[in-house]
Amino acid sequence: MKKVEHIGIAVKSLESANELFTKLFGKKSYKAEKVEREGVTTSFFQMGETKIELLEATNSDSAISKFIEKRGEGIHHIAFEVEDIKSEMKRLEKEGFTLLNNEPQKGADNKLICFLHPKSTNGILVELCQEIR
Ligand code: CMX
Repeated sequence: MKKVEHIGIAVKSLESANELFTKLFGKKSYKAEKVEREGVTTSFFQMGETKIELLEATNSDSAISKFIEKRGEGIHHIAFEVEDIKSEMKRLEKEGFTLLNNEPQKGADNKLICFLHPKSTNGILVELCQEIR
C-alpha cells in the first residue's frame, strides 16, 4: 500500500456538511459525484497529498444510511492507494482478510475500489483504491 488516499466521513446532509467543511478547511470541495451502485453522493476536498470524502446516502438501503442509523455521523472508512488492486486483493485474501468483492468495482473519483470487511480489520472499514489509468 502506498499512502492514505482519502478518509471517508458519513454525513446526513451533504449540503450542510459541505458548508461546514468549507469553513473548516478554508477551501471548497473540488468535486461532487454520485456513485449509483453504492447508493451514495460524495464530495471531495484535497488536503495536500490526501483527500477528505464526504458521503451522503441516496437511499435507505445504502451502507451510509445503515452506518448513520447505528453509529451516527463520523469517520466511515480509510482508503489506501495501491499500485495494482488485483494483486493487492489476492495478497490480502491470502493473509486472511475478508474482501467484500471478488473483482474491483468502479468507485468515485476515477478509482477502482475494493472494501475489506471491518470485522477482519480491527473494526476499521478499509478501502483499497487504484487510479483508473
Ligand atoms: N466501520 C466500522 N464498522 C462498521 C462500519 C464501518 N464503516 N460499517 C458497519 N460496521 C459494523 C457494524 O456496526 C456491524 O457491527 P456489529 O455486528 O458489531 O453490529 C458490522 O460492521 C456489520 O455491519 P452491517 O451494517 O450488518 O453490514 P455488512 O455486514 O453488510 O457489512 C459493510 C458491509 C459495512 C462493509 C458495507 O456495508 C460498507 O460499508 N461498504 C462500503 C460502502 C461504501 O462506503 N461505499 C462508498 C464508496 C464511495 C467511494 O467510491 O469511495
